[in-house]
Amino acid sequence: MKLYGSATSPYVRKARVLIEEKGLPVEFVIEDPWAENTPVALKNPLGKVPVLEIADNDFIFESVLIVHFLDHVDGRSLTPRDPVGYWEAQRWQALGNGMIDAAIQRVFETRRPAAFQMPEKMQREEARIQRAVKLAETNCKGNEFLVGTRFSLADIMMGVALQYIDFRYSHDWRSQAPKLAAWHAGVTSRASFTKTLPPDFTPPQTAAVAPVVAALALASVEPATVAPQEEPSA
Ligand SMILES: N[C@@H](CCC(=O)N[C@@H](CS)C(=O)NCC(=O)O)C(=O)O
Repeated sequence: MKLYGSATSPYVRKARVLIEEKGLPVEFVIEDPWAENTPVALKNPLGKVPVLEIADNDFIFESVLIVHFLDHVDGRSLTPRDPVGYWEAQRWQALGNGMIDAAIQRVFETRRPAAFQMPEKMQREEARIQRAVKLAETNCKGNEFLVGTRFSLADIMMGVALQYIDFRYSHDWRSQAPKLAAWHAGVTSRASFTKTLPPDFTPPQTAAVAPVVAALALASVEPATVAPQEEPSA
């Protein structure tokens, strides 16, 4: 199988993180849908990436469908099986996908010639992202993973969405969302995330703070199980 896409697209990255997590034999082929004479439209009439080639000249497009396909292709799904976990994960994925859509729309707006930019459009997308972060913080339980005790598609979608926001709409969402920030620092330190970072992007240095925040969250539930933490060094 081959996955076609650009190295910066968060839609493509969702699939790439999943491929890395599962060690699937999928070759990543860089194809820029914006380039002149791009061959993307020959694979996907909508002219967008990601595109997954599942057999010679047989293509799947739309990232949600591609992720669904890759999740089930090897019988080792990263979707929780219990009904409560299943729907929790679906809801996280809907939130993550919507955050990516909003961040992308905002990026497009910033790239229009200054005279044609609409500040109200930009603010509308930013407001979507802020509300989404707020909901995510409310629903985040302060655990290692968003759903249950296993890494799931929920972690991929939300991890990629928030890291895309760091990449293209860099702002301090962490101070408003400490549980989410702690979870995000943990999940994005996985090899699947570090190996698929956009080129020339250095994520904010949050790792030193994350364990302390996580421990504080845990301490409020089970104080006896938490060892004293050292202050992060300056
Ligand atoms: N709904 C699509 C969106 C994909 C998408 O918009 N991809 C962008 C790259 S980030 C693209 O290929 N844009 C090319 C274009 O709009 O012409 C999906 O989830 O796969």
